[in-house]
Amino acid sequence: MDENIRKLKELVSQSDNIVFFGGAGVSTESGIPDFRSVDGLYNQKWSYPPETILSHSFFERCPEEYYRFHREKLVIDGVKPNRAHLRLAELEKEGKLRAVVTQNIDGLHQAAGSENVLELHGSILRAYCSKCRKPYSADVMNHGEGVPRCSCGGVIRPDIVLYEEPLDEDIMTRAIRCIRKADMLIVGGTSLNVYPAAGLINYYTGNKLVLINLSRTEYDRYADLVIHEKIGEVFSQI
Ligand code: CNA
Repeated sequence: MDENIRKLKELVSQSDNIVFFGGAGVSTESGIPDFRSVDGLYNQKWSYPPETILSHSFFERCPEEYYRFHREKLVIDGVKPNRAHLRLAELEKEGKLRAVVTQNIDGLHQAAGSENVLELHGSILRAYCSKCRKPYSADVMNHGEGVPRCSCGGVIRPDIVLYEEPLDEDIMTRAIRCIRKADMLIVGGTSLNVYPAAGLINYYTGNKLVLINLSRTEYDRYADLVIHEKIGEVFSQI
């Protein structure tokens, strides 16, 4: 067995308050592109850069273009949790993992059976009216045509945090609390480029910080164990 995997297994066996903090790379093995990999959304052609389309001001100004991008690039039908999502859900059931803190908006941790999931950036599986806040089924938004509208005339929007919008304070506070108390923090599938989410790692003060990411990150030098491999493959071995 690979030395890194052996070490990871050992750290997991010594822990019973693990928190997992992840990003888009957790779902690439399920067939959902991330942002910053070579085949990620930032390297695909579109009329505007994704960070522009996924911003609050753009959504208000050009909802048609937003929805074209949303349905073509963010909604991928038939995706299933991969071995990383599934093993994390098992670790929760075994009483070892306390929470999954995710930047993802795809709902795959819950689909895998994880219960304590803190979605920092919301979910494309929920929708609401931007004017009266009435909740709507995600289907209207993810599969309809044109700009979905509420009976009050407002534009229906995804329950995700767009660029220029603040994170939900309650979720952020809960994430900080979990990470502070964790005896082991596993960070995976995130470039740690998007703030304030990436800064959460600084709240961990223990000595079992594990980073699992295909590419290097700014935080590699602070980690007790760094694994540059596919996260689904790693989790299938522990
Ligand atoms: P990112 O900046 O695209 O970084 C992803 C990281 O994952 C990169 O460093 C990759 O090297 C790494 N990676 C890719 N595949 C794997 C793999 N199989 N195993 C291990 N590492 C891998 O994405 P972040 O999450 O860091 O950025 C935060 C954004 C991306 C959040 O706002 C998300 O909402 C947003 N996003 C989410 C999804 C999703 O919900 N699935 C998809 C695309 C973007």
